[in-house]
Amino acid sequence: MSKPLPTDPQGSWHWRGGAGRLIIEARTGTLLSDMAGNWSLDALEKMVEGLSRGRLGKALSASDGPVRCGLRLSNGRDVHFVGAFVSDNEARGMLLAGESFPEIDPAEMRPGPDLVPVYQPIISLRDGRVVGFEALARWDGIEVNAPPSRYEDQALASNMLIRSAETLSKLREGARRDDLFMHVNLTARELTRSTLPALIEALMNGYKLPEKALRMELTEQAALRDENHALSAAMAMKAVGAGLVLDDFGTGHSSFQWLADLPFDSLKIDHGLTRRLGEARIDTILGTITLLATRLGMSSTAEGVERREDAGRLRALGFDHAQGYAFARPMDAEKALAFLKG
Ligand code: G
Ligand code: MN
Repeated sequence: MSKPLPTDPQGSWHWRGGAGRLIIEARTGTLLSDMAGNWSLDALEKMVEGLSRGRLGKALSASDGPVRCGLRLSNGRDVHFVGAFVSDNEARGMLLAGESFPEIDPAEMRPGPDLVPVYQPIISLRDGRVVGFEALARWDGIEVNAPPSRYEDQALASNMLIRSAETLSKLREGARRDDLFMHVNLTARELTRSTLPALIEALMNGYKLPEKALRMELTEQAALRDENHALSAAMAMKAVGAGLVLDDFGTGHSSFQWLADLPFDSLKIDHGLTRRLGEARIDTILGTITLLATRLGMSSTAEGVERREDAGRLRALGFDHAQGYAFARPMDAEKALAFLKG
């Protein structure tokens, strides 16, 4: 891996290869605000120090995969373009500057005593095995997806991510299952203010986790808040090796537009649909969604499955995975390991 990513998001970038334009949005008053604009690569090169020239053009000359490029500007500042291609000829990502992610001291990042992650198994419908977990924040005995308001979003996301990565690493080792993955929920705010790409990279390196072992669950809420930023932040996470999961599909919080714009790895179908399994129209819709998932190269997970006997029907409709009380409730790390071994 190249040198650690800096943590400070300065804005976003959008490469339109067809037109040869790089659109940079940088917040005013930030270190790199003078990079904002709609650039040709030639024009941008004039701001770049000698040794760094040509690098960005090279990074953008691919037509798929991650884009990671560090440049020294002629004013002495370093900037990193981190992102990925969303389609042929079009890439998006974040502009990062500042300090590299510091050494992680898990003790310092622990959430408060009333807020701990719990892990709900995700089951393969092919053989009934646990394939991964979703980390959920449990607060005063109840699980929540969105963080409680008295906690700072960003701190919560970091905490959840650090704890979940630590747990994932223990589970993979303890159960000798190097195929296990962990889903972590991100709210719109966490995503758009994200220092997470650098953290994800540090955790993947620190715990020796392979690509897509950590998977970020996003809903369309993120896109509604600030679409450009949400897309850029998601692509930056993809560039460092995180998987992307579209959560709550079918509820009105996750739409086709968001699906069209982002190369998700996996789709989670909301319990609002899955609990009506067996109704003719619902089954047609579910079967069509799993077909869509397959055609877009995504796996599909049925959420909120409460009846064990639904497993066969879900499999017949093309679902890969299921999650819900029928299989297991969220549990702490110790129980998760026992569950895997049992
Ligand atoms: O949308 P998302 O996947 O983030 O939702 C996860 C939430 O659903 C958690 O709060 C979790 O506790 C809850 N949950 C998990 N399994 C079930 C289930 O089988 N039934 C119901 N009603 N809720 C569930
Ligand atoms: Mn979720």
